Amino acid sequence: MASLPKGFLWGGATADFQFEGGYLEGGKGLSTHDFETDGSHERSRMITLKLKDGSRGEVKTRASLPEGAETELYDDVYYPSHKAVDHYHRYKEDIALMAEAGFSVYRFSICWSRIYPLGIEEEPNEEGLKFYENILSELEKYNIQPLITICHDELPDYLAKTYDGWSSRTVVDCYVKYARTLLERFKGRVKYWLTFNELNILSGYAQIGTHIHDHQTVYNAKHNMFIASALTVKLGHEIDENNMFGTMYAMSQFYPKSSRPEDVEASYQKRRMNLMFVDVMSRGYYPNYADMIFKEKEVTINMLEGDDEILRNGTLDYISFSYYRSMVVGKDTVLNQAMGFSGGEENPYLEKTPWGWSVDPIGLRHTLNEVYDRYQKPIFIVENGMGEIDFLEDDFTINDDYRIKYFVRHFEEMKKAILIDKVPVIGYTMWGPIDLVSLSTGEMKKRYGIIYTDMDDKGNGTLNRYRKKSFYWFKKVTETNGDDLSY
Ligand code: BGP
Repeated sequence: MASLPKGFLWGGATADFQFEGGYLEGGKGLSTHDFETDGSHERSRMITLKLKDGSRGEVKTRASLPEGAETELYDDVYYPSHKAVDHYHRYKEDIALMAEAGFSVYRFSICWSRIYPLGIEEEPNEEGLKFYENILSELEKYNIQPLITICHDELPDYLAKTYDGWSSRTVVDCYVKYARTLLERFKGRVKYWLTFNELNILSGYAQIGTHIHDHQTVYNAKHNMFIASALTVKLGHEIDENNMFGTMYAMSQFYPKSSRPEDVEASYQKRRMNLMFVDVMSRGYYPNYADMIFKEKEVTINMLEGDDEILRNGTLDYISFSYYRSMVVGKDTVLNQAMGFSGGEENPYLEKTPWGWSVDPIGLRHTLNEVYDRYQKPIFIVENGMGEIDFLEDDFTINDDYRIKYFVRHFEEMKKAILIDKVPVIGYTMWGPIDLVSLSTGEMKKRYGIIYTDMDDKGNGTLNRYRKKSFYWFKKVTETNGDDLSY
């Protein structure tokens, strides 16, 4: 097979609240994720609360908050975001390791409450901006391009508490002010931006800041996020015409349970529910079938005068997605994606990770083609990888052959999509190149990295970083621009 285009970007992706820690350092305000407990495969993560009567309470991360309840921190609870894996203090060492692995791009998210601690301030927090400027300087030292997620599944807790998060247009204004600060401050140093992460599947207080989680609230919040994104894209192009904007979508694939037309139709409808988000933001208007979805879910979007125009004028430059797995759906399938389970029906043709996520490299090729067919815009794969249990041997090696195999098979299919099908792909960033806290379960043992972080599920450990076997293999991949996948 021919080689990938010169300049194809290879790297990794992280999110601030899973990676940074330093949750009250440098003037940072509380973020919605700071109230989330750890969890596991069997036990949901919880948000800790003070109930209306002043007593202690908690809710599952995707549930509605009891009336009158407010987020509250308790001394006897372990909150993984507070320390995460301490990238806040170790960013130099971490970026040096990324450079050694041959990264040409690093995707990271800015923590909104580091820049605007409450979200409503007139002026940004200088110390927060400085922290990210330091990261940019480190990246420049090694010639690594930044790819910035402006908002990765979180917001300053004050905005959630006070305005009901993304229910409110005030939060749209706060977001645009925040985005403007980044765009102006980092002008010329950043080309690729993502306005949001996995916008299509966000839900729960920690992710969108709304207290209620019914369809009406969630879809309306998403509409406000569409508006915030479109305004930011327009603004970002005005500030610097070289800026390129995407939004990241969870694009794990759906397959029908059988060839029964009802099953095929059910899986197609499920897929369209995801694609609808991309349709709006890439084409600049709600697609024809949105009306049907909203009627079925009894949702009325609070479309204000001028919103149509805002959406039309702020369409995305490229499409980016996370791809981890595929799911099987039939007419009667109820999807349960809580606690990191993949949900859906069994697929007898695919292996699974210990967390039940199917391993489906061909699904990646299929998804790349599907997305390009539909939008005809360049694609950035910004998350992919295998959450596995790794063992640190006595000699500090980690033999993660399963992860290497996962990558080999996905890279082979990605190469087919690029070289045979001619899908233009800008780059690939694996999820969590340095082990970090799992989003869905809050665990550490669900590891994605090519670099091991010595820390357990309760935050104990030296936090030292160790190169895994996959690190050396990936280094060879980047050195040969994907030509040599052998191991
Ligand atoms: C995506 C998120 C990431 C990340 C990843 C892996 O949904 O964008 O933040 O964590 O999935 O998921 P998990 O950590 O639950 O294994």
